Amino acid sequence: MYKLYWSRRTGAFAVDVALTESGAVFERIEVKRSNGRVDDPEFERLNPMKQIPALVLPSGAVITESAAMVMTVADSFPEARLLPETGTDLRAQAYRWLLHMVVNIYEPDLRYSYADRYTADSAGVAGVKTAAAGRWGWGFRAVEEGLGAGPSWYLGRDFSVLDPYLAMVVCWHYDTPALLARSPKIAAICKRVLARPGMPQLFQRYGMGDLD
Ligand SMILES: N[C@@H](CCC(=O)N[C@@H](CS)C(=O)NCC(=O)O)C(=O)O
Repeated sequence: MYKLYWSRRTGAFAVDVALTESGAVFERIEVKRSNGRVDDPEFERLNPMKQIPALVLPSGAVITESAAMVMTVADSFPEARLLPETGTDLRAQAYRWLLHMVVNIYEPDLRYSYADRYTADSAGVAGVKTAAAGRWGWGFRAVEEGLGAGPSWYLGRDFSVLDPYLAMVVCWHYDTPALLARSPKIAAICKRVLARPGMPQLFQRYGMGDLD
């Protein structure tokens, strides 16, 4: 049985979708936080990086990094077809865009949300936040432009783990309605993710309902 350590509005959402879509048997264990920061000695022993999510595999191995988790789940349940065939161009595109979201969207979000961690000068916090917001928008623009002429899903014809990952980072934006208004292709994908069976409940569980 998999164990997913989760909390609202965290990367656990995309992992939860991957596990749910693949039909995996898993347990959700909520991590305690205060002021947005992990405050849970038991979880900190499991993941000394003190970051949510963490995934415990059936073997007992502990995995951190949300992107590594969704790729691991996709690999473990190939029949769910959550990633394109290994060795294909489309699989390479999947790696490319998943890493793009981690590096150029998730990371600026963390810089924006925890700006004090990214400067040794307390007077610099506002500047870090402003620069992070700019970089965050740049990351989303690259996705919107990279999507081409209105594909159904991020990778084209088929749903993949990239779709809930995209919807998740969109929900975290400081102004999701404005982001969606200027990104019609991203907005269309988010709507389709939300329309999948069981998804409205999952978005609600994770406190991420602002896609309409
Ligand atoms: N690169 C990591 C980032 C994990 C991360 O920073 N998670 C945030 C929540 S989305 C967190 O744990 N924040 C609490 C903290 O840093 O104190 C991943 O993709 O899993």
